[in-house]
Amino acid sequence: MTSIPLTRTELDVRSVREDFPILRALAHGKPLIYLDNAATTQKPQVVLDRLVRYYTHENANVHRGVHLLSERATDAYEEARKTAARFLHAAETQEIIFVRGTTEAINLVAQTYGRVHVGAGDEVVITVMEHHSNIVPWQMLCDERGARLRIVPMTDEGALRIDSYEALLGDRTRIVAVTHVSNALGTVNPIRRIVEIAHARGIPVLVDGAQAVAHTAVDVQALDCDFYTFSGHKVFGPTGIGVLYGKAALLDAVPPYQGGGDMIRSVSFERTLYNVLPYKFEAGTPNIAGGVGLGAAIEYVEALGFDRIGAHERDLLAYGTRALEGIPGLRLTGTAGDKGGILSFVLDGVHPHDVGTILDREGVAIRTGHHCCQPLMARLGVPATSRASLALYNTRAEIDVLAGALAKVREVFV
Ligand code: C6P
Repeated sequence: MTSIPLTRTELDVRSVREDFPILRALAHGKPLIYLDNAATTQKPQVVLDRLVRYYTHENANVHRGVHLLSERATDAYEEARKTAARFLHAAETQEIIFVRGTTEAINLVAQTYGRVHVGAGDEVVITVMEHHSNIVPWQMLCDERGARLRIVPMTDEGALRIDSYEALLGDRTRIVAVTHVSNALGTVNPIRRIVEIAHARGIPVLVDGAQAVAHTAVDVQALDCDFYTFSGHKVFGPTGIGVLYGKAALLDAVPPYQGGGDMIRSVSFERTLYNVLPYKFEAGTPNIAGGVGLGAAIEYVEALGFDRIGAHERDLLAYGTRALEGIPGLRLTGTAGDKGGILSFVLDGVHPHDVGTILDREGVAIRTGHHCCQPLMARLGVPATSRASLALYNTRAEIDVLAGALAKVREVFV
């Protein structure tokens, strides 16, 4: 059989899969089908190699030593920061703060910008589809300050009610915090519009990009958002490293988050002068290897190109949606018009935990539960869902196996 050559805009998925050694693994004797990419993504060989190279040839502490290795480590780490700045289209490299992940990034903003700007009687606006990481830090801040959370509702399909959002904003709104892509529904929110509406009232916007950056190009200047956060491990990088982007003027104007080494210019027992951005927010020895590995992961996706990645994932989502909709008793949760590669569903008469367990025996890895979105589950009227989440290395054949395994689940339980 002659194979049809790929066009320039098509992702060569076969070759992409070769890049990920773990995808050759078996799970319970069956080929691993990894559909839990919203929880974390697998790592390509280039990222693994970069970590080994770092620890083999460059390992030292950064910004401290004058010796060769310290210079190498500092260069590698700062190069990764430049890569992250390019990735998000930040205006300046100093607007990239390395953190442990999205959760830490949001806590950082709540505890710095939030503490300065949110007072008694003020309001923080979030949405009903937020991950706990974009709820609890704001709730803690509101409790501390005597402020209150306002929640943007959504339609039954899982689209934000932009009319209600607009109506919620008022004189007391101090910040809006919203997810770019919902981890439990797949909804892609209209961030540009959300920012425009908030900025018209002088309100800054934080965007949780945890579920966006592996799937779509992000341009923080075009979005004009004030803060943007993501986790390295969700974009094929290591765990324990992530990025907070913040507009320099906003970050400059608020005090640091944590105190310690590297975030200072000078210390005496009487007084400490803080370092400049981004170091002011990076107390202590950072996750240097993680940063360097994240740089390699970003270069990997950039080389594949988001036009190709996006087209492939849209095809998979459409294919998967058709396949799952054909299963009797299965209901998709999250059917908004603009949707990323998340197939969240409930199967009549079967607990999601049982779905996940049976699928696991077939080699298929999905996530079941509330996906750290308990308020969203309450809105949907379900305690939990099953969720298959797609990434660039998944294939239509894997979706066929998922659909076949779900049909088996139905046979066992119904
Ligand atoms: N969602 C999921 O299975 P951390 O844990 O800090 O890397 O990311 C937190 C986070 C924040 N926002 C969104 C939209 C997310 O999806 C996540 C992580 C994973 O859906 C693990 S709970």
